[in-house]
Amino acid sequence: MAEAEVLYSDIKFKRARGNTDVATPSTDEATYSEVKISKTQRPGSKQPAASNRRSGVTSERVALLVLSVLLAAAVTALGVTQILSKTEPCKVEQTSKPPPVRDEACPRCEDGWEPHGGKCYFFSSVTLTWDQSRTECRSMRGDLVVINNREEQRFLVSRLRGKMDTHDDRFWIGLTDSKNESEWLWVDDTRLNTSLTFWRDYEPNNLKYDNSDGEDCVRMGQKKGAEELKAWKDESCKSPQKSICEKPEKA
Ligand SMILES: [Ca+2]
Ligand SMILES: [Ca+2]
Repeated sequence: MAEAEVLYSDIKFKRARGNTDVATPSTDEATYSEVKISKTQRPGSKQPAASNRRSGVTSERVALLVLSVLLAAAVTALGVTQILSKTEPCKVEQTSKPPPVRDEACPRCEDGWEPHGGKCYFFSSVTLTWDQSRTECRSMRGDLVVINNREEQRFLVSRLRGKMDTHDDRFWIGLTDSKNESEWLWVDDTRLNTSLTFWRDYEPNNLKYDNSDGEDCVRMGQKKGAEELKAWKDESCKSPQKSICEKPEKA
């Protein structure tokens, strides 16, 4: 239905009185008639000169226009908010209780990190000393990997087979005896569990051929597969090697 506009106009009819001398409060008697004209406003058409009533109608239209603009702005803002919320599907409300169910579509680890058993692993192909490698892991809010069980060792041995370019292309792990010889400590300061070790045969041997300090850091990997998961070798900490970083999955 077309928008109709009602234009009000007051028309005053004047009637002269006869030649009477009767004193009356008013010499003129007026008849008022209200004429209502209904018309459809054509876009762009000029408006007649504004009367007080017209300006009142115009004010209402301006107010209506302002309200319309505000409503449109609110709807737009709501739409933008919904779009933004859709682009951040993995944002988890930290304060809600009980803890929200994890959205399985959301990655548990950052790009480049592989999830396994509640942890994220980063296999760095940059060859650095053990200390430099550890610094790199910590700069990514992780640390060199700590191997806590046989299953974790199995996972790492399996993954490294596809990442080693040669049989001696091994990766630093977070195990060292640099404080006291033969006292092996993980980077989280836990002592190596002697019932959970994966040394290759004849290792660790603390060789001093290449470095008089011996071998105080551990690297791992068996390209052809590790018998009983034995893949650890001690090595000079100053030798440049690739490395494995580890950190917990996202909360
Ligand atoms: Ca040593
Ligand atoms: Ca060795």
